[in-house]
Amino acid sequence: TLCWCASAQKTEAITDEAKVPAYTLPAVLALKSGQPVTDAKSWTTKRRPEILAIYEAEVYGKSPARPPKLNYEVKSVEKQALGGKATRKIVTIFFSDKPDAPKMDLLLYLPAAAAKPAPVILGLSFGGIHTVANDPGVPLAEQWTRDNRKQPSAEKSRGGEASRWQVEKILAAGYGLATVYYEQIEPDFAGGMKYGIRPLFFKPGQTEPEPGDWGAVAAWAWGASRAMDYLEKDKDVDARRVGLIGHSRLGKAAIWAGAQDARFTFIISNESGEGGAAISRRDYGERTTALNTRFPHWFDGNYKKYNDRENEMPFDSHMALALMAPRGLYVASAEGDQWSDPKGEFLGAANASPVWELFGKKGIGTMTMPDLHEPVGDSVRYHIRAGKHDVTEYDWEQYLKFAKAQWGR
Ligand code: GTR
Repeated sequence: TLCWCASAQKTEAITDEAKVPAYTLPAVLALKSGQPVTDAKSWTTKRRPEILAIYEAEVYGKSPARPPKLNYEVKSVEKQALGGKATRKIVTIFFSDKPDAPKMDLLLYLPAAAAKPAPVILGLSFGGIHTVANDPGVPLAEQWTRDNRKQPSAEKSRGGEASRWQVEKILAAGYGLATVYYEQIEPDFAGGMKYGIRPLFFKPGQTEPEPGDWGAVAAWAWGASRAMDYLEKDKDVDARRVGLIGHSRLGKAAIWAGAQDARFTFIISNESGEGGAAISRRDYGERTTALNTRFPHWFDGNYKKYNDRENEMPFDSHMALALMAPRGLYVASAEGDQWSDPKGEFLGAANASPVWELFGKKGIGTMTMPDLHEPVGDSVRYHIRAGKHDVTEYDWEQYLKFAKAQWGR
């Protein structure tokens, strides 16, 4: 079955396109007052802040400001990594001065053969920095078990997610790859919050988030911005050319990071689904109730108001995606991942596209869902490929072409 939480949901998940209800999306290009937005300036100064405020209040929650300074330590630099193809740096980023506070390790590969400073793709990783490549020089990350324990990773997990990162292809394109492990920002289970960064920002006496406070997805997004703070300091990195990628729940985080942090020149949201790129009003695949029930820690408490009430949302995913404009946006789906609602992801990107046009840029350029392996669009791009929920070599081939178009190299 598609939803293993159907009992928690009043309305069952739809997997039949014919059952998608009729719906009307909230207008992306009209102010709350109803006044139409017809130029880039009113988008930037009026509509964009309205949408950002809606998402802060109702979906991801409000994140703290950028810290005044970044504490970090370059742990190692290896100029002959990956058989001489890369310089590898490992940098620890501290979230607080307190000795037992969370900290994260950033792994950075820079192309040995390309000029520096190099453009860099930053990604949040599911498995830890040692899973990104088969590189014995990367220390094994400690992993959180789902029942609250931290344990060392097994040696056999080294390189375990290499197919999702395609490091050699990225380096060959002349780009660097930076990754951080998302569970070093906040472990991903209900109750994991207390081991992550959110408590660092609690008011005196506060122990639980209040409605409107940020959830775990926002915490991961904030961590990506702290990784960007470091990349800005590294002279080997071209900080004006840093793109952010996230898959699935981390694709949701990538959207919210890109919405808030304009230093990311593009965002790639790979199969981010519900609470990410997919239009919620379609009720197709995962629904809000399923998301909030299975992952109560991911979103702002206010998001739960919309369980089984997607139609009452004063927003939908096209509005979140539009916050990237006029920077680059790539949304991608997999045919075997109906839970993420591929068509809903496409429609999110397509309905966001008019905002790019205000800036004289081209968005998706069609309202018709493309066939498999037929990428569409320009500054906003989309593809659907065969296969399951994953990030594959095919996906990276498209992303690297997109990066080249975005960065002019
Ligand atoms: C699923 C969840 C999705 C998606 C996915 C993932 O269980 O329902 O929203 O985030 O996990 O992150 O792999």
